[in-house]
Amino acid sequence: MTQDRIKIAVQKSGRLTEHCLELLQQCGLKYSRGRDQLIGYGENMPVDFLLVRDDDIPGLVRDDVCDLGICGLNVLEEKRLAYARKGVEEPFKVLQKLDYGHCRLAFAYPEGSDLKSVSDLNGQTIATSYPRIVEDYLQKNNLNASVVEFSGAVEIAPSLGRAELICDLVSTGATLTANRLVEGETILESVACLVQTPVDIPEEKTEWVNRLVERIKGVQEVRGSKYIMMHAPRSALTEITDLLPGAESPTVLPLEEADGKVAVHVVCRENVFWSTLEDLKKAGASSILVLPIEKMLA
Ligand code: PRT
Ligand code: ZN
Repeated sequence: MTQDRIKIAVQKSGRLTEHCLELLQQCGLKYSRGRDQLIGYGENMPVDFLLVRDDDIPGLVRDDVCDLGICGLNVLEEKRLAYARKGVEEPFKVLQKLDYGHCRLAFAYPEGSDLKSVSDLNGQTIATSYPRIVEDYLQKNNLNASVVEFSGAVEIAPSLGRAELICDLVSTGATLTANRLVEGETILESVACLVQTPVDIPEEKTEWVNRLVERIKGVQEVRGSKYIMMHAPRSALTEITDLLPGAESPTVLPLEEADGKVAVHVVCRENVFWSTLEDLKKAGASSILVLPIEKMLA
């Protein structure tokens, strides 16, 4: 690794790893892994990635060891609050929310307990791996509860008698159910995020950092977008465009020997469901095709 190469920190082994490596590949990066597997060396771009624990990613970005990083908003927010307590504002710039790693940080109450909602929190003890986010929430909502930090297996804290309730990450909710806990209020909706160092990036690197960031944004947009082609009566164009989710101004092409009908091509920034196609048909559209988009550059 040399100073003029871009370094991006990603999770070494966990829920985000495969998604991150796939995203980098979709940005055109071909890489080889070092023998220790801790670094991925870009072969066709001046971009390398460091494989680390997700908890280390905010610090590596903040200290400018890495120019970019990908990690969950839950981890970023916890670290941001820790830096804020030390007087460090804006330790990293969140550039883009990504389309994976979705989960929520939520309270969970033991089944059958008197605790049902945050209004019952005063005087209680909450176990969590995110003590600063929880404390911040309590403070903002004028609630007076104690927080005990667990680095893992938070869900067993109530049965161990260490806390009355927990605040933990949830995705399907199966872990809560298995531990006889009932999900309550969400205090943070989380998703994987692309972050950048707050330090000015040297000029020789900016071009590639910007290119990589634009490609990541492009890959994200493409995943959520579709290219739609159809035939439609010119008179129904407004109605048809209104039916398409996140559509930009359509390309309208004349159709030979089709009275009053045109071909409409449009990029939709959201997924298109069967019900939308049925509505388009009712509005007079025919020969409707929905195609995936491979690459897109705004
Ligand atoms: O080793 P390292 O420190 O890098 O990894 P880690 O163990 O801290 O993190 P990891 O790999 O478990 O998660 C990485 C990131 O994925 C998290 O920081 C979140 O941003 C995101 N994420 C998405 C999740 C979940 N979904 C999730 N379900 N992180 C954890 N969970 C836990 C949840 O707390 C529960 O205990 O997974 C369990 C199963 O969830 P349910 O609700 O589906 O049962
Ligand atoms: Zn972690």
